Amino acid sequence: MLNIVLFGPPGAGKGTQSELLVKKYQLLHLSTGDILRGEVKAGTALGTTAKSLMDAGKLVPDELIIGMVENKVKDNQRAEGFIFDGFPRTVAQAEALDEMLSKYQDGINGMVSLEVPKDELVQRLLKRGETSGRADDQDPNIIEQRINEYNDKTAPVADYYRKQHKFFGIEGVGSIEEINEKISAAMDKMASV
Ligand code: B4P
Repeated sequence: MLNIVLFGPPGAGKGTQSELLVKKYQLLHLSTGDILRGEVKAGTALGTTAKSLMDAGKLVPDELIIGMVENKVKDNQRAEGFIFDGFPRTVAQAEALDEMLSKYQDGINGMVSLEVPKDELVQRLLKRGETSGRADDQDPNIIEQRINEYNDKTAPVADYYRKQHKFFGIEGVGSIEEINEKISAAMDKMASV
């Protein structure tokens, strides 16, 4: 199994890179943002709770996210491994992920963190907002809130993996292909340990 956490602020390229990596490495893409948007679309109770928080640029409560991810991991035990995209976003989520994988004698091989300056993040998200229909990509104040939420609650997750010597920082500015090459090199290194 090869289990990777793809990490970075909103707009860093996590979703974009995950799509390429799952094909290349035959892994399962588990994006909590995509799952939540699916729940919103389906009009479930979870989706209703999540929508107002997502539209405001706030994180959805840990207990809802952890339960949701646990179900996906349980349902896909035959996968070759996972790319966790947008998860974990808090230290509590990172601890819960280790606990759930340990039930299957498994764990995280490494975290790849995409590093992108704030101005570039804002530009990318506003550009996506022109076509995505996502309320959280259209308003500069909401984007600012998402970046603040990242700095306050999510950035500390990097230290969680750094302490375990599983952290790989990657420059996330450049062409999508160039960045993909750098991530692939980090993943190949993780797979060979
Ligand atoms: P996500 O769906 O994870 O939102 P995101 O961070 O905006 O996506 P991503 O980072 O994948 O987008 P990408 O850079 O690829 O979460 C949305 C919301 O859901 C959160 O705010 C929160 O409310 C909730 N949520 C999700 N997970 C949660 C959790 N675990 N706990 C609590 N709440 C949670 O793409 C951005 C744009 O950049 C694209 O248009 C892309 O084309 C462009 N781009 C990508 N790479 C580029 C490059 N190299 N150069 C130029 N442009 C590039």
